[in-house]
Amino acid sequence: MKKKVLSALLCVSMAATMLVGCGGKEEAADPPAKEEATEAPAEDTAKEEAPAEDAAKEEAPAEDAAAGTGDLTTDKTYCLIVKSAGNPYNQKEADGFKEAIEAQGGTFVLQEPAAADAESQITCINNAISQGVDAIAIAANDADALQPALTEAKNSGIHVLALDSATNAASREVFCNQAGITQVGETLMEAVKDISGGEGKWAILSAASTATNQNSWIDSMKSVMEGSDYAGLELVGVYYGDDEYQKSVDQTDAILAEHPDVKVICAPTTVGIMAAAKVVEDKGLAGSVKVTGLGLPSEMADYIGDGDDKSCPYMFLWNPIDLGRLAGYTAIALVNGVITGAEGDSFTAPDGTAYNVTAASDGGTEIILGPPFGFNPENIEEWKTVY
Ligand code: RAM
Repeated sequence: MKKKVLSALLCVSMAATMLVGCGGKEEAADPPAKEEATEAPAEDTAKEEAPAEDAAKEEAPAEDAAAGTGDLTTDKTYCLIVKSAGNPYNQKEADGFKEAIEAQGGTFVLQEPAAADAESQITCINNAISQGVDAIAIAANDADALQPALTEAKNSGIHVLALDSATNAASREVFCNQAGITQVGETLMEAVKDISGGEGKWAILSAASTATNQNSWIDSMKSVMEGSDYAGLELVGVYYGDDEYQKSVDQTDAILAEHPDVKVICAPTTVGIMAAAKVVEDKGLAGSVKVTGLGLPSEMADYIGDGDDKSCPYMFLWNPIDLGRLAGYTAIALVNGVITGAEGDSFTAPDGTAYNVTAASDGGTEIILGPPFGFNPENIEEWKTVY
């Protein structure tokens, strides 16, 4: 019942939504994701429990309650700039952001760059400045290259925050981070060790070479790999598919051609992991080459399994709809002056969850959504319809 009412409301609000692509094309967003998406899998049976570092979702201390509350209703305009058009992960993120903004009375604007690069995002930022939006939330394709355009936005009175993939600290008020960087690095490295048996060659298939989030996870994996437990593993290379499906297929082909004895391909990108999983299965190599990383359950369900015919034993992700929602509420909190983005700030989302602003490793601040979830043969059926 509740779901039906929500769907009806969202359909009405979608019709009134202003959606503008960076290339000037107008596009409609997909229907919002299911409500169930806010729940963690019933059993997080990923091989390793991610370390508990979930500072953001803890209850705000009682004495901070006043600082953590504030009016999150709004009549302002909020622009989301995703990494690129055509990536279902970005669409889910946009669904959550839109839902949060519209539920609070605001106007949602989506800017989708044609390619996952800084240049396309700078065009989007300039468009948002011309439109006179009140806040820009951006998943950065490059940490530093966006700084001049985002500084101009800030100087025009626009609040700027990052989500999913951070800008540098100077270019944002706060970063909505899906999970702790170290946590993701440790989780993925542990998976590579477990799946390979701790020995042999492995490769990384990443997104854009400048993507802040993938680069920080890769750096974290590399530092975990310095530990003696990982001495038997050889990283043969980092390949970049630019979050484009065909490029990611081509890069997987390159990995397999250059390193026929590779045992694991780890793709910390939803586009990359799906491409790698398909190529490995299509080539009949799933008995000897395994794929893991960060994937959307809806895209990866067919490839997850324990048999020699399945390329992905297990993988991880967070809820991209929840990440979009968190960024939407954070944007409103900044515009309404409930937070400034400084360490120690907090706000309470309409569902009662208190979010804390903490120090980020790049010298800026962040709000961490939570630990990554593990998806495996036992829970993938449950989650493939959610996101
Ligand atoms: C891709 C994008 C996104 C990343 C996920 C895991 O969809 O690169 O930024 O967070 O993968």
